[in-house]
Amino acid sequence: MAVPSPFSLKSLLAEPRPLVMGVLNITPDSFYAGGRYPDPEQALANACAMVKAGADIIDIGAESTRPYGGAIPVSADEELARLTPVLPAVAALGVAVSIDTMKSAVAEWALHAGASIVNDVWGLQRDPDMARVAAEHGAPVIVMHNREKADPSIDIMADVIGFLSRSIEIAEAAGVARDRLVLDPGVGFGKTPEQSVMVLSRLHELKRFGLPLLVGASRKRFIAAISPSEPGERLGGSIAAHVLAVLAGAKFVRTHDVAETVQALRVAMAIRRNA
Ligand code: HH2
Repeated sequence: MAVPSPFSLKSLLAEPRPLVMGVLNITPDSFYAGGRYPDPEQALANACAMVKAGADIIDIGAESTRPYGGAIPVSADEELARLTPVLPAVAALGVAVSIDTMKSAVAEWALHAGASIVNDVWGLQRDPDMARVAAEHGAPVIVMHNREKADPSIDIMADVIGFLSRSIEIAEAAGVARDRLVLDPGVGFGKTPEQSVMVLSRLHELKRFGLPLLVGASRKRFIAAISPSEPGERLGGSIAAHVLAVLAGAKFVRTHDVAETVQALRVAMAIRRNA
């Protein structure tokens, strides 16, 4: 039976501060080893810690999207087997839950099991049923820009803007109201490290859509291109990118490091208020 979610995008957006999405990867192979929680008990403990640290949303993923290649595709059955002991228990903590999946069947199950937001790293352009499922549940959708392969020769901002425009059209045609969409430039996905820096530095150009923006820069490879480091050594770069993203107009940041990010954003916002 469907569990009605108490969270709406409108109520989240009413918060007069940046919102922090904590990443909960219940996978054995996510690109950041420190963010892998394949054991359900540890996953739930990490979700509790992120909520305590100030997470507004917990983003649960049961298949690595592997922005940098080498993904091991996971069947819908395997994704559901991973999610079943975790997602309903996280939703029961009383925090908003998003489901990070590329499969409409998984999104549909998750929306019945307590998730209230769909996070689609293919912006409704991979699984043709994703938009319908979101529309039927009245669920908000995070639509992210993606490409099969990075192409250093393209104008990446034009590509992002064209892609997100298509995602908005697909959403609206399926009955997902425009005000249920959140746009994400997809840092690290189908982009060279330089293009990831470019979309971050030109984030303000996405304000033209008049929709809330989300940025997920956490521990991604573009940081290493600027300051050589392994994923476990990229906290400083992640925080710098997220603070600047918020100053450029992002409403949400997606992070593996909730406590540190919440603190950084609180300090940045307090300084800005006094400026
Ligand atoms: N990044 C990742 C996964 N999902 N969703 C959105 N909306 N935006 C992002 O930038 C984003 C995302 C990749 O990070 P992670 O989940 O840590 O890695 P993996 O996919 O390898 O599990």
